[in-house]
Amino acid sequence: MKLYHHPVSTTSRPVVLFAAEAGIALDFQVVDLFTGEQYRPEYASINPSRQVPVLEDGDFRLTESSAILKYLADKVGSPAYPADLRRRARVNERMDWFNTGFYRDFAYGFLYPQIFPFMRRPDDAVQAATIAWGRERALHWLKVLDESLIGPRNAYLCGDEITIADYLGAIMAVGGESIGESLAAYPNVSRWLDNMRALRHWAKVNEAFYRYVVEPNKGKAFATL
Ligand SMILES: N[C@@H](CCC(=O)N[C@@H](CS)C(=O)NCC(=O)O)C(=O)O
Repeated sequence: MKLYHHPVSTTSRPVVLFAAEAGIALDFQVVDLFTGEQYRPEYASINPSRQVPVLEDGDFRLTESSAILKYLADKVGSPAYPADLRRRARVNERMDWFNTGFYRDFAYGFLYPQIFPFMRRPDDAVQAATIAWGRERALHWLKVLDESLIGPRNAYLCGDEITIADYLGAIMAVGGESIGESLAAYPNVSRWLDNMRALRHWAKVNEAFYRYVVEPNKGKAFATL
């Protein structure tokens, strides 16, 4: 199987990390988002959405990080995507929660307009309002994550066993480090992230994120949570 990805991409890294941890062999092809390779016709014909990741398994092509994680987990019968109806539904629920709620506001509403020049709003007042809106929503999601989804007892998002929801969610949550936000104010989130950071392949898979996003932003002034 082949994975089109980028080592900094928040939606690629969960797939790369899960594959590494589960021992799934993938051929990796980097799509250089830094030079706009995703917009070239060759890649647009592979994914018209012009995004990574894309998985190819023979003549089957799959986009969307969440769908790819589920496909890979099912392909190898991973316990990280339980077969039991209700346990699986819980994993799906958590993944949708991150994808449609948390990520939208925390990353696209709060982090990205601050760290990516092309996502900065052209007008200062609009930029400030965008960040204020994203911040309020992000605070809400973080409280829910800390107190209700993880809570004081769980090691992972769905209980004591790691699931593919953890791979997706943890990479989204550590995105906060791009503006120096460690989420230390959220003890249950912090415990969960420490569990994820302890994974054997965590450091290597996230190396480029720290080198190209976290390090260059150190010392800059950002709106904080
Ligand atoms: N919903 C998609 C989102 C994919 C996505 O946002 N990919 C970003 C990288 S993190 C991308 O390829 N961006 C390039 C662009 O939009 O130009 C998924 O979960 O796979």
